[in-house]
Amino acid sequence: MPNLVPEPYRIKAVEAIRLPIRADREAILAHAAYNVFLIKSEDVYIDLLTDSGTSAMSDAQWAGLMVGDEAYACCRNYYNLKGTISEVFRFRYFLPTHQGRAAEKVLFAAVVKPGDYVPSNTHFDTTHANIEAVGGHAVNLPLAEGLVPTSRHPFKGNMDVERLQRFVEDVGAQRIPLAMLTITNNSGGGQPVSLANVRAVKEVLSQYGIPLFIDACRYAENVYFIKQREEGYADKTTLEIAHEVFSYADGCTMSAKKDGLVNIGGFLAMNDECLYQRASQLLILWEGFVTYGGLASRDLEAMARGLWEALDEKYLQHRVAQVGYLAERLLERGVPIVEPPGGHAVYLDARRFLPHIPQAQFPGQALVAHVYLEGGIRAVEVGSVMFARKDETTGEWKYPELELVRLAIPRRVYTQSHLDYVADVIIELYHKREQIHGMRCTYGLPVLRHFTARFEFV
Ligand code: P61
Repeated sequence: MPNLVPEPYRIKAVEAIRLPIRADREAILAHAAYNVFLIKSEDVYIDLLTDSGTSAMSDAQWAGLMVGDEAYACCRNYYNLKGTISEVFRFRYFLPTHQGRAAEKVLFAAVVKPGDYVPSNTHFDTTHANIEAVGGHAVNLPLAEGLVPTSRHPFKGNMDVERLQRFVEDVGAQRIPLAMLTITNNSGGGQPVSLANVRAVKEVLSQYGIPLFIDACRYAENVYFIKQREEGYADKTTLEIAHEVFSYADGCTMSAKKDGLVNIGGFLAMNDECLYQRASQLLILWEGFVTYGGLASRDLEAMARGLWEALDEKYLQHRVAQVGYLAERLLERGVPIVEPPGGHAVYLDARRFLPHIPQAQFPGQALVAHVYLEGGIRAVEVGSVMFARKDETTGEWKYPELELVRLAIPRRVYTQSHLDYVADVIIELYHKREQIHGMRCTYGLPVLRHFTARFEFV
């Protein structure tokens, strides 16, 4: 049973949480225009909005903050981080950034021209938006199984390699400055990518001289899945597997707010010296000098230490088991989720949870609203609010294939009894699902609208 893995840590500091009463939750949600991004964190009981920047740091990381050398240039913590990154990822160059999207912005501004294409297994929304912001087209080529929530394929995050080959032939390599792999595949349910797939993607790209960049936010969790599920890797260490994964890549973007176990931080890494020089220019313009990139030196130190901790097998074993435990509790009561569960979150399948609500009425968002009303739990919609796009010529909306609600588990923050509470709330809601109505969006910006959109029930 996955629930038999105790936390490989003990708790040294605690933070009080409070569940507002039902009437207050109703008022709070209405005040936030039914968008949980607009709810004050103090009004949330269990916060599963994201696993990004929400980790509990270790005693070693907190101690690391005290050895932050806050010099403007060439602080010692930069060199510590540089050492870690070269030992784990083995790229020749790296630039610290304040978070993942800053690494994306610098990378795409340096290499993507208007009209270019950037294929991926699935781009996350910030990646998609940053490619489009410089006039490029973000293209998703996921494996067909990745779009079937009930398919138990062990590596549903994989890219469809045949589609990639056809795509490159159709579009022409000169219009593809790079391709990406998001590991694990967040928008597709936190599903892992196999090493065989990384290798196969690299083989196709090599024929055309197209570089491969990995969106590495959750690479350590992905590595753990490779160790567990892919033949030939059970006896390798997580570090050895990470080496092999990144050996096929020309660089990576990293939001260290996930598998760097920090509250803020990220980086861009690459082997190409010319790209490093161009990216350095942009980093200095937008983020800061190349040895701090928008972070305090103490943050660099916390990242240098967190990156190692996230590769610890005992930590990863517990992490993946914790997510698996919540998934199992929901599955045994028939709650529809993306199977098998990914590494950082359980994704409810809103289409099957609320089959009576059409996608145009945001079933995922309606479910998010009710998860808060029912139990003070904050989840996030990963569906039509986040990914539907309006066709500028026809004015019609194109809806994504998956309509999901993500229950993201912050790292080292919640215990099994918190997860039992979450499971009980969701199961209770599932019994009452017919009472849930659809929503309409009353306000939404064209880019990344989910952060600020407003809704009402229809
Ligand atoms: C998340 F609602 N993820 O999953 P940054 N790549 C990938 C990510 O998952 C990711 C980034 C790049 C978040 C935070 C988040 O609309 C949203 O450090 C695979 O957040 O810049 C971030 O890394 C970007 C939540 C981001 C959102 C955007 O919860």
